[in-house]
Amino acid sequence: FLKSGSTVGLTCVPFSGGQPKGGVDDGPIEMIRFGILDQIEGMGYAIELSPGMDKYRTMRPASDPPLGRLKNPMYVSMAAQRVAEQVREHCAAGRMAVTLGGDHSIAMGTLVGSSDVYGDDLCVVWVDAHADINTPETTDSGNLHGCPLAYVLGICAETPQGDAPFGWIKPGCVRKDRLVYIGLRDVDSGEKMLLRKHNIKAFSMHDVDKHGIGRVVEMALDHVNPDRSLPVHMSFDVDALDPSVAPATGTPVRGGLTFREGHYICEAVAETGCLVAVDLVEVNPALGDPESLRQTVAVGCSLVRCSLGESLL
Ligand code: B3U
Ligand code: MN
Ligand code: MN
Repeated sequence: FLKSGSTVGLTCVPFSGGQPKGGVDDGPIEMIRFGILDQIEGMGYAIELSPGMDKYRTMRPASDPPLGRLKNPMYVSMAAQRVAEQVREHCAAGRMAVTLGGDHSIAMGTLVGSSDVYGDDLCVVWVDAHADINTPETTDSGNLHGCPLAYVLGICAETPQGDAPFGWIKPGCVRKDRLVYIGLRDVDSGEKMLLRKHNIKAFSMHDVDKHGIGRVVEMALDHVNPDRSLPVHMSFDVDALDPSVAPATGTPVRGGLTFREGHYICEAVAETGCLVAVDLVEVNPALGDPESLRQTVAVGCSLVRCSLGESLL
């Protein structure tokens, strides 16, 4: 695969249907206001922007009854399917696919898009306070931002088919042994069972405390990509960071990554030259005071820049 391309394929996804709080749909526009486009171009990249970002707001179906516990199933499915097409196109053209959310349900789309192009080789580094691996059977909240991995790994009790919500997702398009987590600290009991049952590698905040972030990133990459030869998709939920660093997010959890630990992950993954796709999600500018907003948007932008290879020296 193409290592470190010179064009960024940017997809902005103003979408909040995967969880109940409004405002996360303004994440991308706030990052653009903060200058993310100029910042990326300033690093020497050309930007190819996915068209029609307003569609994500207007495509909400008139009627979208719950599917079991799942809320907004059709809206989430349709939005993620569109994300998949846009990310697929960027990856197929050899661009670094950068996706700005939006809530984390959109990662169903980003992962289908990148795995369509990179296939079985694709490695996924999921940086999050949460495991986002609930199935329709295990979810308590019914919020689909807690479920994206279950669909792409293909571990739901029933595989959605055809025109049903999520019927377009190829179950198992992401391999269980090529997924690794960093930053977990709020995992539901049903999710813990799934992680054990499917033997999925996870580094929690306990592991970060015990080994230090340098060692954790090395162990995480050794698990999915021992030769550093395979393409990597990093999905970064800003709530992986401690709420003191990224307060404006829907489900903050105490005891998270420091500012430097978060940036270190992005720098170290970028340094491998294997990164082909990055998601930055769950920035919610509507939560908290103006200073919380500014701080969270700023840290989101700087995580993206570090993932694109910005270095301190
Ligand atoms: N695991 C819970 C909580 C949650 C997941 N992702 C976020 N919160 N951001 C759930 O709703 O599935
Ligand atoms: Mn998440
Ligand atoms: Mn999270």
